[in-house]
Amino acid sequence: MHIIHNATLVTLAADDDYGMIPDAALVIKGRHIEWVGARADCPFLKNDPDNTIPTYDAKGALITPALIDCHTHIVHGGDRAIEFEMRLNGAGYEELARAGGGINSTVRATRAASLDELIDSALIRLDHLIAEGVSVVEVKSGYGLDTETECQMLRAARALACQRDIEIRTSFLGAHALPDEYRDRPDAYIDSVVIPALDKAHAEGLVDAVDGFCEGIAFTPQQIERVFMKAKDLGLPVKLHAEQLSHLGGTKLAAKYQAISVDHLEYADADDAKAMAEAGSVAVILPGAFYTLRETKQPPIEAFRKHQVPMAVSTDCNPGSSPLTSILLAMNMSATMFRMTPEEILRGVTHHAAKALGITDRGRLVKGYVADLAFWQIHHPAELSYRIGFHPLIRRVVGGKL
Ligand code: DI6
Ligand code: FE
Repeated sequence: MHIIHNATLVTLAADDDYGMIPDAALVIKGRHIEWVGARADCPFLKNDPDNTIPTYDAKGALITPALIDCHTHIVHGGDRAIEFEMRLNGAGYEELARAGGGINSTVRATRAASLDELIDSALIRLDHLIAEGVSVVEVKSGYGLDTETECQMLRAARALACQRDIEIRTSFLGAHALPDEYRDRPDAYIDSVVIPALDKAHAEGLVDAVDGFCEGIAFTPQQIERVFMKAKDLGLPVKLHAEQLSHLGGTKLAAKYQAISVDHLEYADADDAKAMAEAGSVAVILPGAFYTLRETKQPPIEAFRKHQVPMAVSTDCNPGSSPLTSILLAMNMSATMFRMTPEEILRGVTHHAAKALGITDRGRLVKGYVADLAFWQIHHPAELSYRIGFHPLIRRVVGGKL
């Protein structure tokens, strides 16, 4: 057991305020939070006059739940910086595609990488997230687009948790894009690659959830539904990249399958928000992709509020549309570009992000939850969304380990 004291806690215990406790104490027992409250009321301090329980002086830090990045593609080969430069020099999208650019260039780089190379390059990105107080990261496949490489990406994702104090959740994203060898044959790709690859990855214990990209440049709702039916057979929860660039109806499909989250959602409407509320799906807001693609259509934040759809915020870290490894910057962007409030955003990177991953015991500072904490050198939690390029993390506690 440990007692942390001399801290301001931001518990997020209730749904309608930060739940701040000044001059607080927090008691950790094993991996979990045992007690939270004002230091003066702490029974463990009162009943321990000889100081047998180790205490930790937080020196006035503000402590929030550790952050959760619930939508990333941090495992992949290569990068697309050269393509970025070519586009800014006037190269057109088609020209780049003919020169082998776009998602398929990342697919080639990922297929060519060894397991160790995938792990090592992902660790660099992961370390940036950890340095900003993140304790849980979701990682998707989707740059293999063949059975072996999809599984290899997920093995690399799982391996990250052996190298760092981090909880990794994996999502199988075989239906992310159409590989060159299946050009113009998306249904054959779903049947011959996505479904068998999901079977194999699941049999290896590599899959926590099943994702897809429902979009004009990717897959139709009908094609995604075949993947979701397979997920359902396997007892796996689903989530979906939907209404990112156009309105295709992916959100309603996801809601029909009780998706744990629907992500992007720039082109979603109030009806979609209502369907998500009824299904209990979290709306994952991804400002990095909005910014990088210079999108102008905003996700329907007001409709999510009105229908009480929980909103999460994430980096969407990927080499194409969101080369972003800062969850704090994603938080700032959500405030400035989407007018989300700092309190909504903090929930979005803590307990709502947990919910988007089907996790029920992280993201709040309450008894019984996993003791994942972030200590910050700030006075008010709004500072986390307010500042730009400021990294006030003092330390992280993951799974109660002080
Ligand atoms: N949505 C996106 O914006 C990315 N994937 C997705 O499903 C694009 C990924 C890439 O360009 O590599
Ligand atoms: Fe994504």
